[in-house]
Amino acid sequence: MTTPDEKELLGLIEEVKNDRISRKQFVYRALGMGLSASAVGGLLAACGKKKEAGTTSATNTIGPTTKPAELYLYNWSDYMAPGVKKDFEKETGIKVVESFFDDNEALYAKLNAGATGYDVIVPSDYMCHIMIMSKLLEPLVMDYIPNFQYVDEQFKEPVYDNPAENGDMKYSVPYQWGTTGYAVRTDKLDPVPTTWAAIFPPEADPLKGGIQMLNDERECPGCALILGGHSINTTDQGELDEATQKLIEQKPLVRAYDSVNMKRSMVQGTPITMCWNGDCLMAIDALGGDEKAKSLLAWVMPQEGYMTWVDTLAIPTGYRNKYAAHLFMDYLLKPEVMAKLSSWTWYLPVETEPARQAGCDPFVFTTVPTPEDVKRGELYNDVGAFARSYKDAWAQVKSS
Ligand code: SPD
Repeated sequence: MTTPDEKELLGLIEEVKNDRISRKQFVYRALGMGLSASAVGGLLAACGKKKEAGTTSATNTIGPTTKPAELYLYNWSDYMAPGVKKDFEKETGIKVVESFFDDNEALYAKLNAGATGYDVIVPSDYMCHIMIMSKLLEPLVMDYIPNFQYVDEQFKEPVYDNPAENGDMKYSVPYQWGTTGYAVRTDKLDPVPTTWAAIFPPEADPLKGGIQMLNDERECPGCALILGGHSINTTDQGELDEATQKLIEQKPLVRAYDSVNMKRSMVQGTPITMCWNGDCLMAIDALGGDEKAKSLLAWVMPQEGYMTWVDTLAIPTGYRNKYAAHLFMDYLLKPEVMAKLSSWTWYLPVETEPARQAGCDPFVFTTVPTPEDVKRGELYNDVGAFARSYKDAWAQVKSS
């Protein structure tokens, strides 16, 4: 009997033999499974002769332009305004059927295991790159996404979509962006802490049970890495081990690891909730959105540094209707739709001025990092085969 890992590897070998993935993508994925470089080299040699660089079977054609009755969206929770889905249906006749994932790795695992039927997915930056490299995404036909013109320049040619690697193919458009930090209940903690050190022992010892952390294998090691003075994208095992140790020491203080119920945690009064910027504003909104609610929760982008991320819209290779997926992406990039979206999700629009002019709630922009803040922000990157180490580190924290 074959183990799931062996099965995955055999599948990969078949894919490279049949030119469904490139040799480079094979190497990338096999290393990610923990195989040594020499083992990967041996397998590659057995797969047959090297193809010319840059040849892939991907084509960027739109396919049939008939509108389906439904479009399937696989998204993070609380990340799509219900009104936006309804308006899209009114405009196109296509009903958006949404289902949810909790983290990038769960999204990857599902699609990599062969799940099909989703038209649009929402991977974050680094995961978008992993999915491109794993050949899980369709190239986009940008002629069908004219509203891309409104996207801020800084998001137009992102490193995770890697134009150098993909020629002129684009696999994603940006959706919303933000930062990772923590929210403080000011009625529970005075003064408001401003560092990651404040939520780790020994400083945080009096907060036992009063900290909620995200449940995420990049975000949690990310903050512990920053605390140790390291990059959130480190590929140094010693640095990651040090961060893992810090998270294990913090664990007795943590009431829950949760990437879905952050708003509830804040509303219910947890002193510290590690979360994304939009969650903090969403909780303020749930508390009434008035001055009192605004003073009850403080959003902290810690002094040592914080994480920046961009979530994207992409089409997985197992889509049902590529044309409808493009229509939906283009619709979401209309400035008035982006404004409506951000005014509901409370995350930052990828079209700053167009969304502002289209009436985006000004409170959304209160979490935009200042030029001074930007100096300590770091964007998540794909760490290649080292992703396996993050997975192991996080499993170690969760099981300790
Ligand atoms: N509730 C919507 C959450 C979306 C957050 N995406 C952030 C990913 C950062 N790695």
